[in-house]
Amino acid sequence: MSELKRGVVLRMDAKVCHVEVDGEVVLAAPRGALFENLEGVKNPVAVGDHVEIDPSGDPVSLVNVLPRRNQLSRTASSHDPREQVLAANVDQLFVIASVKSPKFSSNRTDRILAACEWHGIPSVLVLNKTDLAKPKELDALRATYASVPVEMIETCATDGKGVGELRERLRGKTSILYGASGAGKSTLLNALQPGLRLKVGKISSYWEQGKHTTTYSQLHHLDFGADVIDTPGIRVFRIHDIHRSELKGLFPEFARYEDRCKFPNCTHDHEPDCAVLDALEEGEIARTRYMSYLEMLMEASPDPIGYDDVEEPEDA
Ligand SMILES: Nc1nc2c(ncn2[C@@H]2O[C@H](COP(=O)(O)OP(=O)(O)OP(=O)(O)O)[C@@H](O)[C@H]2O)c(=O)[nH]1
Ligand SMILES: [Mg+2]
Ligand SMILES: [Zn+2]
Repeated sequence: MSELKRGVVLRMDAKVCHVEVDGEVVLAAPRGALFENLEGVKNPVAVGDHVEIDPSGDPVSLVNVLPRRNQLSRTASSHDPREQVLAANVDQLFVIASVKSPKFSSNRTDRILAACEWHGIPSVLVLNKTDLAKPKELDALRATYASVPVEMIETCATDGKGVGELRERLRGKTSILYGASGAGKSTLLNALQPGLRLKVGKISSYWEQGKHTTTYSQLHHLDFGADVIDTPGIRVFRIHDIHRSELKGLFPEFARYEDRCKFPNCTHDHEPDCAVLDALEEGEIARTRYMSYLEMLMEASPDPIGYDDVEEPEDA
């Protein structure tokens, strides 16, 4: 083996990785050993990974994946329970959601925001296609996400509104754009950097959904000094391998109330004297957020035995 070289993965295809080494893109095939002992992980390499390649081989081989600073993962699919690593070593994630066409999905948005909390990745919500929204719809979404709170940027990728603000927020960092197909991730990138010419798709007029135009994740170096990963649109997002009791910590607005729940291990679902349920009734916690939480709670793995062995407080 000749001297190994270090690089960054810009894109993953089925069998080869596009690795940037000394400013050049090299195609490298991950060596077989990387696929051994994966322990439930689907892909050993992801966009953003720092890797070592052996340039002497034909094909060039990707030999090692260096330790990650962080990663974003999910359960691969409803048929595949393995962990799929979507990106590695990112500073922040932008959830790209359209207000309309496709219509805003609280469920999808909240799942991605929760995943960012889970992986310790700072998140920003980008509300795109504001040109298609009624003022009332925008106000409702503003109120919901201010109550979390989540930072929000409102954009219209087609007329450039909010794109300057997004550019400032991206500058100097490595970011991932993530969300539904057709929300406008690639259009926003084209607006951020005219000349990038990423392929954008039409929205199916019947289904009001995107057509999965972007088919692979790719890290782009933008001229104003930002690294941004464009990703294929997603349908569902499931956090991989999370227990029921770990979920509530991913909804920051619950934390303000849960000290006042009667049971210290309250799941804010069915328990009596739940302060989170009270806050929901008072309208202090957004109903759409709570519904997202409940749906994720139903899917989460049961807690390990022993978790519930907390003494119940005696009734007064
Ligand atoms: N009216 C309006 N249309 C927009 C806006 N942003 C994007 N679009 C349109 O939405 C469609 C889908 O945009 P894309 O950029 O391909 O969406 P994407 O999120 O990259 O979709 P995938 O690659 O399939 O995940 C295109 O027809 C865009 O012109 C916007 O702010 N307003
Ligand atoms: Mg796209
Ligand atoms: Zn509670």
